[in-house]
Amino acid sequence: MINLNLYNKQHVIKKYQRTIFISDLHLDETRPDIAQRFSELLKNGDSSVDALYILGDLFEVWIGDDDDTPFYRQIIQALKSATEKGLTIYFMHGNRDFLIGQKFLHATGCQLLSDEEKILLYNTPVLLMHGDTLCTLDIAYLKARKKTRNHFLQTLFLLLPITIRKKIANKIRVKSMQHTQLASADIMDVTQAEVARVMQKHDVHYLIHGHTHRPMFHDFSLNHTKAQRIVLGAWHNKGNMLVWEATGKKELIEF
Ligand code: LP5
Ligand code: MN
Repeated sequence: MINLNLYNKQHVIKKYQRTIFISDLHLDETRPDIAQRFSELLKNGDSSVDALYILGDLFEVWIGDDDDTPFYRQIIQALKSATEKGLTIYFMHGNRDFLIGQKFLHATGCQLLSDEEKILLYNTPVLLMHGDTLCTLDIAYLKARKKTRNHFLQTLFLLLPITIRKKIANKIRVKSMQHTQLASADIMDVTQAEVARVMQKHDVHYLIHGHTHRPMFHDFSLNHTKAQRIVLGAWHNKGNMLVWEATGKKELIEF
């Protein structure tokens, strides 16, 4: 297959004719059951799917690749085993784990995607996002995002001792929980105008994202053509994934 440089990532060999998308697992050592479900998905994936896309918030919170705990080591090992066995895994930052960096990527073999990644999926152009930037009514969040995604502030943060970083992250989480409890559900959902804008910008009729935890297929019209936004679900009590087959069949599956 010739890479026309339109898409940064595309698989050359499509052996299994199906691709899996997941997001919002929020892996945390207090929920070993979710980590176990993820490990099982990785084990099965290496012999059945062309690629696994993780569209952000794999972890509940990530304060730097140097936060070395047995739990993180176990997840890194599971990812590493899967990529070594031949599973292609792509990772995109979410609003909880945007500090995942080169050390993690190198240790796991995952390939980092940009915040707006256009891929060619079985000949269909598809845009992938985490989804947070689509919620344009959530002004408080977007203001905070500017700070947390500032490269200089991130560098300063990463220079702090891990204990201090943990304390800051906890404070941000508390502030966030206060905000999300008070904010209306509408504010924390995507705005259709922003969905249309970003899809037009990338010239796609399919968008896959997570973040809002509202798994659903949304059909609409974009420039008088059928378009679809697919929202991935969070892994609260069950696993959630989108399976996209080469035939065009797409299914959101709880497991
Ligand atoms: O996560 P979720 O879905 O519950 O809520 C999000 C938005 N909240 C967040 C915050 C995250 O939950 C926690 C992030 C921890 C990061 C740790 C590393 C810190 C590194 C700092 C590097 C500089 O994303 C929430 C949205 C909701 O989604 C729905 O879309 O509403 O947004 C808010 O709650 C807005 C709050 O006001 C957040 C306040 C954060 C203040 C950040 C200041 C940063 C200053 C950094 C100084 C070092
Ligand atoms: Mn998120």
